[in-house]
Amino acid sequence: MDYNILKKEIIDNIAIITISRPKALNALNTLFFNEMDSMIKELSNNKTVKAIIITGEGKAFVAGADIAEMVDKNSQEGSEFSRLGQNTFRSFGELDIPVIAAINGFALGGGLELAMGCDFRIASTKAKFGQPEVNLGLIPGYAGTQRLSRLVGMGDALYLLMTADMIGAEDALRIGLVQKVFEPEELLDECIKIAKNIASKGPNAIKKVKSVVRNGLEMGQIIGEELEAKEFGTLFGENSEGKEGMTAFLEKRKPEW
Ligand code: DAK
Repeated sequence: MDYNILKKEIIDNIAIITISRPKALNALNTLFFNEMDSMIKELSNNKTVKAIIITGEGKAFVAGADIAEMVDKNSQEGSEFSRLGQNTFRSFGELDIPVIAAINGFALGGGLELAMGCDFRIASTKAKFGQPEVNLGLIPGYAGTQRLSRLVGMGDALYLLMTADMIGAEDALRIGLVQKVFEPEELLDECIKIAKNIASKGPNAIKKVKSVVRNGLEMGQIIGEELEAKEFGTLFGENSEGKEGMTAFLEKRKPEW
């Protein structure tokens, strides 16, 4: 597929997807979602890719869903547009490899929802975060109400959703919305370092960590622990990654995955 909005670069088995529609602050339209779905499919079929970083070009990460495209939608079309985004962002969580948001600037509305669909978020000191939908008489439509409250807790989520306040990177770090903050010129290199560090671990263990945490959050504690025990066991099979990792430790050598 030809991509108009997305750019892809692969550095040392780490794929960097840049959302590139800077004149509209990378606002998310239908073409974006179609391209992102294809890109995710393409990358998930490429077994040499060990992690994905998503970032934005220019002064925004993503300033939200494309208001110009949304304004004429009716209720049914609004729900369809909502489901399109929900499915795309959910697909990040279903991949076996980590998906990291490198938030370079504005992450507003649908842009913050995109970032929250990623496994974790690394921000530049210039990043700004908010859910300004209520300014437009809307609520988040790409799972933002659900993900924000799970990530930062109900109080901070309702504060951000009701006030539409924009917060900076330090506040985002404080409430756990992002995990690390770097100077803008260091952001991408630091994200690549983090991705390469994860890529050096047991790939099957990384895949299981991701699925057990993500699926476990949707279950009660006891059922989640049962899932953990089951997946833990799968890492102990003969010739398994776990056996190799533990043997390598005891033999004082690097594991070969
Ligand atoms: N959509 C379309 N165009 C946008 C945009 C957006 N979200 N954000 C910015 N732009 C465009 C501006 O219109 C402007 O275009 P021109 O006038 O140059 O043609 C260009 O990008 C540059 O923006 P500004 O001139 O405004 O730049 P500033 O630096 O002055 O301000 C800003 C930056 C980020 C503070 C400002 O642009 C802004 O407030 N933008 C809107 C932010 C916003 O409200 N975002 C949330 C969008 S609502 C749902 C599905 C999804 C959602 C809701 C429901 N369902 C289907 C139910 C999600 C909703 C949203 O994400």
